[in-house]
Amino acid sequence: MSPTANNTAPKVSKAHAEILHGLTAKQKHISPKHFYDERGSRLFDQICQLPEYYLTRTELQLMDSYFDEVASLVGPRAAIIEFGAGSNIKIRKLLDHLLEPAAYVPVDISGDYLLKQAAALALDYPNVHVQAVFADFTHPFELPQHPVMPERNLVFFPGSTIGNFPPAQAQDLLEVMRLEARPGGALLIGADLRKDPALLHAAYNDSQGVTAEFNLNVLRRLNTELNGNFDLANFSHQAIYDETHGRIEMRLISRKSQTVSLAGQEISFEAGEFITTEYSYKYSLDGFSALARSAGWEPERIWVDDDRLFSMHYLTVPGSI
Ligand code: AVJ
Repeated sequence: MSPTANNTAPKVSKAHAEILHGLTAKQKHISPKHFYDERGSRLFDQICQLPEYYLTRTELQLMDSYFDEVASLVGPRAAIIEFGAGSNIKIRKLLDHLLEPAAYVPVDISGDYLLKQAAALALDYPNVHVQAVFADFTHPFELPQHPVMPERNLVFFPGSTIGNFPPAQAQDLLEVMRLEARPGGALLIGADLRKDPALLHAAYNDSQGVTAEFNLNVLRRLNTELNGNFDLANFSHQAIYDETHGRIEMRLISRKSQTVSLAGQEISFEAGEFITTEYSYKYSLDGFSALARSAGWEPERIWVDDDRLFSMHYLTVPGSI
């Protein structure tokens, strides 16, 4: 089955307008979704290998231990809808465990990676109907039809990417997921857990400086793609854990007073002023279940590693298929 795509890719200029808007706001900010150009994705892969960055490793362990159980909960002939075309290894693990998966639908705004990943999967899983959808998954989108009628939709959102969204937005996103899963559908989602702040701090301030490179890379990207002249040496990486909000906040701090030009606009920084580049919310098990309930999900099962670092949740949409 060859992968096809529907919907049209949103215009690049929309992302650019959004970035300029964020950098001219009182508190400067850039969405973490802009981290992932080719270099950024490679740096993120390196982060996942770091000794301090426990998230990926722990989630993969949970998958190896519990995907048999997930498969029996999901049942045969499911359509998997992945929000964001993420890690190849995770979706392959899932497909390898599920019973006769009917379809795989990766949904993302960036076309290249999405199509490449979909094409590779279609080759390796000839019985799975692979169809990429170009869409901003924070808004409802139309699902493709499949040759084999799936018995249920399973939304897949690993990696604790949900942590990038502040609670109100996370609730909205979980509602979109519920709409796409439809009554009788399910959600398999990873959520990073609250823990000793020292462990969190280390995970986002690694000793090799890869996270700093990853953070600064967004400025490099603005230079090439938005005709900017950021001098990366004039900004420094910071990641702090804010216990009140239960979130890591990543920042790029201006080392001095400076003016940068970007897409023909001047952007001024005071010394010490910063751009917020990412929130990474951490949850308690109850906190995450309550959030999901508020979006109409029924929590069914939670898996956690022995060190209680990371959680994987299985939830369903009330009603029948
Ligand atoms: C991909 C959003 C889960 O929040 O830990 C890693 C991204 N940022 N190191 C996270 C990230 C800095 C990551 N997520």
